[in-house]
Amino acid sequence: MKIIVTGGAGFIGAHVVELLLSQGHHVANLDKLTYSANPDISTMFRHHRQYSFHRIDLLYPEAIRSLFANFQPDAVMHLAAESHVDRSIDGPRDFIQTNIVGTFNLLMASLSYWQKLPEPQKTKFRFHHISTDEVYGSLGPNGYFTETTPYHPNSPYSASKAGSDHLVRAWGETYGLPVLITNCSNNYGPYQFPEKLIPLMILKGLDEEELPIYGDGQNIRDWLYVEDHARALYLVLQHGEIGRTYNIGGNEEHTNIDIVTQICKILDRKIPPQKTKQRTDLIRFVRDRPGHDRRYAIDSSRIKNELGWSPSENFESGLEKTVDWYLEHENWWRKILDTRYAGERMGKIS
Ligand code: NAD
Ligand code: TDX
Repeated sequence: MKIIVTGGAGFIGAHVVELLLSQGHHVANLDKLTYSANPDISTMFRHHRQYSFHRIDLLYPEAIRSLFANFQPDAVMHLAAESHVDRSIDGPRDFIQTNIVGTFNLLMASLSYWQKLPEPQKTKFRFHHISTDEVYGSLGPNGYFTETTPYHPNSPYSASKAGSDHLVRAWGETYGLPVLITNCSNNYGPYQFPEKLIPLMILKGLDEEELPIYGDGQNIRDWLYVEDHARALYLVLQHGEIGRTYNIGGNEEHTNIDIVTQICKILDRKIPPQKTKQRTDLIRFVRDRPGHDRRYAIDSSRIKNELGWSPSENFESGLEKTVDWYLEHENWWRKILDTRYAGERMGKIS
């Protein structure tokens, strides 16, 4: 297949590109290269003859249309987005622009391309929109998000992703564009930008800096190793039912304080701390994130029962692997800390 992956320079996108190339597909990576793009992306896939990179901003419809005309894709996997909740609190404009207007531009380019496709390519074409469980809002202590849970986004980020999900669904219903939507829980693993909880705590812990935990640290997320997410996306692309939504989760609920404590213990074991007895002494409870969702938990039965997916990594081994990856790739994250983001708090509202 020939697949346009948007956001293929991002954290999850790079894992998706890697998987698709390993399965013999042709990939056109459409990415603007914002602050969160992987600094190694220009060299990562350069040996693959079936890979091409296209520096395109989703806000430029003409550039998107010409990629479609030249590449003639069989499918689009849409991951490009502004993805960080704290940044969406400080500056929601980019989230509305990229996540909503950008998705609209991509839908319009896909639609006009798809409408002119001959059969059987037209029937086989897929537009796969990659979204988040955050569109469902916050759970109490019990229950899970299912595909029929009403949308209730609480942050500018999740509201913008909810908007994009609605657009995609509507383009399927109204114009017949063959769409698929997936909503996934929190990902972690190699190449995650160090503004997100797990890599931020690994790098701060390594440097023995204070470890800021928002509120009381009892907020719960459902964690999924990024390669398991990539496999789920590939399965949905191949076998998902048109117009259907699939929730994807790791069935690994952990409080933030538990995660940071685990990271501290792994680091202490590998590199004994110099400034304190144990890294958990560096934990600080700080002012909560505004609109902070209390708990996310995904019911993945649909993708498990209908498509036979299940995660293969458990959280304990996945976290250990992730810590090892950051310890072994200082060149990668040092570039980011030195030039793009040094670990400061965002999204407080002063
Ligand atoms: P990321 O921030 O690491 O990567 C986003 C990529 O999109 C970057 O390479 C960036 O350059 C690109 N991009 C941003 N604006 C663009 C624009 N206007 N035009 C073209 N490219 C642009 O994000 P991620 O964590 O890899 O998330 C990927 C997708 O998965 C997002 O849609 C996100 O909402 C969704 N998602 C993420 C998670 C998670 O835990 N990270 C969980 C569920 C869903
Ligand atoms: O310094 C921190 N301290 C802290 O306590 C940071 C950065 C986060 N947190 C908390 C907030 C959340 O409860 O940790 C939890 C995880 O935070 P993030 O890594 O910012 O992720 P989250 O807000 O849950 O959103 C993530 O998962 C869903 C991704 O960023 C989204 O793109 C995805 O859709």
